[in-house]
Amino acid sequence: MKPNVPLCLALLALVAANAGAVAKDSRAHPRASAQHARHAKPAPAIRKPAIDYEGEQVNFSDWQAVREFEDEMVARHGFERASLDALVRQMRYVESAVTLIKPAPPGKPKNWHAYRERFIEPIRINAGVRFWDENADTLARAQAQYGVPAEILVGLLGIETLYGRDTGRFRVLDALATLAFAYPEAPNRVERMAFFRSELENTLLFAREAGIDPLSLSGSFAGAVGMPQFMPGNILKYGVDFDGDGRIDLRGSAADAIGSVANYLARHGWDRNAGGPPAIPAEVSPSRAWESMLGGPLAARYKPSELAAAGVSMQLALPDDRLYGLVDLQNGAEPTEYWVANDNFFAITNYNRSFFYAMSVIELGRAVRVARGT
Ligand SMILES: [Ca+2]
Repeated sequence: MKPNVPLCLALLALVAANAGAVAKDSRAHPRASAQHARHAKPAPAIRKPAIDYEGEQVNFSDWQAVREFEDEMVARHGFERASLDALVRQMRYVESAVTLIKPAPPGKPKNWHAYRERFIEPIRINAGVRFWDENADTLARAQAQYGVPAEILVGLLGIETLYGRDTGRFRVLDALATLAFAYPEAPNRVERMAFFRSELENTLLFAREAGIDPLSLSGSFAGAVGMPQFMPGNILKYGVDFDGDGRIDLRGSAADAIGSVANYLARHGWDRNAGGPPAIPAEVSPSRAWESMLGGPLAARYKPSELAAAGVSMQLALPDDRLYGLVDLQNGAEPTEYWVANDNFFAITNYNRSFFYAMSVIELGRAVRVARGT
């Protein structure tokens, strides 16, 4: 689905020791770090990403909203106006980012089986086996430290980018500037523009802290970076230097990607003591009293006894002192599948707010484990 980018291109390098503190420090002391990240280590040689799209020179620097953004970066974070101006002059508007961010036109009904077939397939499973073999020690270490099983980490990195083969071909600054200042018409346009504007801010902050050229960062059409496709703000908040080389490098270091995903899930509700698989199959009664349990926040909110009272039955008995949620996986014209899921399933939906996504992570991880014979 996503276009390829050669892996030899720009590294995402961050100063690990400081990455988590960047955003917080910047807010607490808006001018403190000024132009020079005091703790930044020397950056590795970075090559500019090759871009194969025709970015449009729209003179972002003439746009009122862009000038206001620059003013804010100067006032809040002590960026130098002249260097910001120079950066903005190089940003390009990317029409394909606007096209890709638009919701798909209503077409075929949602179909879990079709989705599953796209992702749980031999190429991805075999790549997962190799990735697990090559990173077995790191995966075991992440599992021990964060409580997230290796198979979930393997499943997620496989679904996201096929283990780093498919990390995106956009310059992060181009994608984020385009979406921050030229988001297409949509009901939630204002919120989405604010989100991408804050991610543009985060990109400038972490590039400064890491001592790298922000133009060297490449990623998806939405500005997501590296093997786990972290948005820049999430790199600052949840990125981990898991190979201990002093930098967070989500493009070049499988260990950093593994540790960062494990940390993200642990910080979003993954519970190592949840017990059992993240989701188990369920049957629902024709009365549809359970229907109100679908929708609402993506969280485990019901006791097994409440699910049972609403007409949800499971083959396994679940402890009544824990909470679960009902998950529906639509299958086009075929019957919908129902599952009962625990906190760990919903932790994965924090990564990507989709039942299909969470289930594909779980199923790919399981398929890789089975293929490895472990
Ligand atoms: Ca590292």
